[in-house]
Amino acid sequence: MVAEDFKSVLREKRVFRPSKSFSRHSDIKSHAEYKKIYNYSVKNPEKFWAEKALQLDWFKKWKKVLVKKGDFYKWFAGGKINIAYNCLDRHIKAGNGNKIALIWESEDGKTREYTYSELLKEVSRFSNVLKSNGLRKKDRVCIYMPMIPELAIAMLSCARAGIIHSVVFGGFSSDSLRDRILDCRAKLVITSDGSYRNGKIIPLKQNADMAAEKCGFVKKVIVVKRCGNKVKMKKGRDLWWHQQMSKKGIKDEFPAVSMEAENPLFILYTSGTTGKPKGVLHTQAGYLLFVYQTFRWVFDIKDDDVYWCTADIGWITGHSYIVYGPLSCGATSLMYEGSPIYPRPNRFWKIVDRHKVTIFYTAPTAIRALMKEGNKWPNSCSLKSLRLLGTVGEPINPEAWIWYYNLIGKKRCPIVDTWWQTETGGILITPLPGATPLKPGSATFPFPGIVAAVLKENGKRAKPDEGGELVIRKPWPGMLSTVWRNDKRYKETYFGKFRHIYLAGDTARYDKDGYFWIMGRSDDVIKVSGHRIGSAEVESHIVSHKAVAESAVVPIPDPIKGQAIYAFVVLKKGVERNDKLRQEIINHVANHMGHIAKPEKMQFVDDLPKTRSGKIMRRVLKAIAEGKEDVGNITTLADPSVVDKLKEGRVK
Ligand code: 7RM
Repeated sequence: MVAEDFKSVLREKRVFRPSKSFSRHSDIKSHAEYKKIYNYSVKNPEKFWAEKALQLDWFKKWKKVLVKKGDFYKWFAGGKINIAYNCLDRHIKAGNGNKIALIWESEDGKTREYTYSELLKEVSRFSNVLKSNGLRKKDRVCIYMPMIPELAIAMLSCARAGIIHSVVFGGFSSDSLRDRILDCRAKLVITSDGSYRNGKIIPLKQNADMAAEKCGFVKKVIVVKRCGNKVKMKKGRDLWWHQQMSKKGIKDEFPAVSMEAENPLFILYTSGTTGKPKGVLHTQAGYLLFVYQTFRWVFDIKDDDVYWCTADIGWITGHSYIVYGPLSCGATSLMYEGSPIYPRPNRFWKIVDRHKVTIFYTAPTAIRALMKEGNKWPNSCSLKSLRLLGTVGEPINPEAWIWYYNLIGKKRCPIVDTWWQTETGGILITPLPGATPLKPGSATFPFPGIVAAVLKENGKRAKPDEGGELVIRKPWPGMLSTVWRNDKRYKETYFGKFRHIYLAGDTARYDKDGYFWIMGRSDDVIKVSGHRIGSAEVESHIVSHKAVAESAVVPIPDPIKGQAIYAFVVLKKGVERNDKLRQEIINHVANHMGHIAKPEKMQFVDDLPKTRSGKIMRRVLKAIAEGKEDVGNITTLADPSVVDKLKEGRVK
């Protein structure tokens, strides 16, 4: 699409309505019906959620739907349940044991499939392996794995046994893994010898070794043989997955542990404004209900659908919408191991055709990257199995939306632009595909039960198109229960700005028709390819380099990644500035945090713009990094003359 077309798309206020045949077969068939359900749900939230919760299989029914203590909420108090039981046994009991639960495609094109019965068997065996290695209810396990079925199996096995899992994205460095192991005190780490990406092997086990070495409380490391590359196995600590699974006494059955509704299920670390990543804690019942209900309605799931979410399970999207959401609904979920462009840029579309994928859920960054490769790639595939598309992770620019709609969905598939966060557990603002008239770039309306609003600094509701902080006014079942062992941080981060109201950390507006438009983060979080990176974290890694005195990083727009990182660096006295050092500092960050946190550009500066009280004015740095002439009001700067020098040295 050329620039002119793009402008016409923006000018054209077209609304895209679901086709009659799509609506007819959906659970929620019209916008009017949505509004009716929505109004009921927010007038009687506890009744609404309790009715939905009856669809799940409980070991013991709850006593109270919601118990509130300050800003902490307990859902389904007194109830007993197990999420893995609801994802597996429940469907087998209903006669669906032979339905395909997971389809896996490896980067080199191999396929493995598991029926619900087969998956239950693997999960139960691995729960037994965990138990035989001394793990007990509420212990923590870190999972550092590529996108292979054993990853999903490991998560479900933990859940079945009441063990808390913490999945660490395989693209993270050994330092990041170590920080997470330390924070949650994991007794056991599950990894693999390696991971394939673009045809190359990434040595995961080596990273896991470096991380575990410094953590004496890690008693065992279980290793899946994936690539067959050579790895060192530490005696007494390291065990092969396949040997453990086939060892004597490991049975195919493992009764799911009856868990209190509010018992922890998993910890997932995510970046915030300050300091180290937060361990977002989700619990068994509320999380399960929320991913179940959102998956059903947002993806309009039918018995014969083949659903594919391209996220990595190392992020919340994979937890909720590759594993727990689809499996709790008894759906067929596809999981792909490798790169979207390997061996060629039509890989995604080939997978869609090969497995007859009907629902496809991906991120704007992937859409933009594939769009750049040209139309011939999707046009060389049929894509006729598709009936619904989704996007998540960052705002989708209308240009990418239209391309996705026309070239992938062939103008036939609704697009659900789903807004949510690690903390929210599942989707909060989203179209319902058979009901909602779509506007490209808008996440449209809140899901039933969700009370979203846009507030101004003074806490008053913003007017249409005015913009402000996105907040959620009422609790919902999928919300985080706390920050792992840090209730204070939970309260300060999410309920510190407006009393008793959940602060999302995004700026947003709603238009005259009530559509929500998410504009981006309001805090110092940078979204690189849809992944959350805390600026404070990148800065502390830059500063940990011996040549660096001080640093500040800001986001710059990037046509593919959405945002990239621009770093301002003050070197120590007497250190010479050169390109070699610049590269060295950039690599230093990549080694310590992982590749996604790598600054795209780095500018050496004498001083950072600071207020008289010593606060770095990021707003000014952001304007400079973006190449703006006007950097706004600088009267509060201690030394306004730094601005011109910063402008001169800008890295283009
Ligand atoms: C699911 C996920 C959360 C942040 C969130 C937003 C941004 C996510 C959308 C979006 C605009 C969307 N979890 N975000 N989805 N912005 N439209 N549909 O991404 O914890 O990693 O990030 O992502 O800024 O606060 S996350």
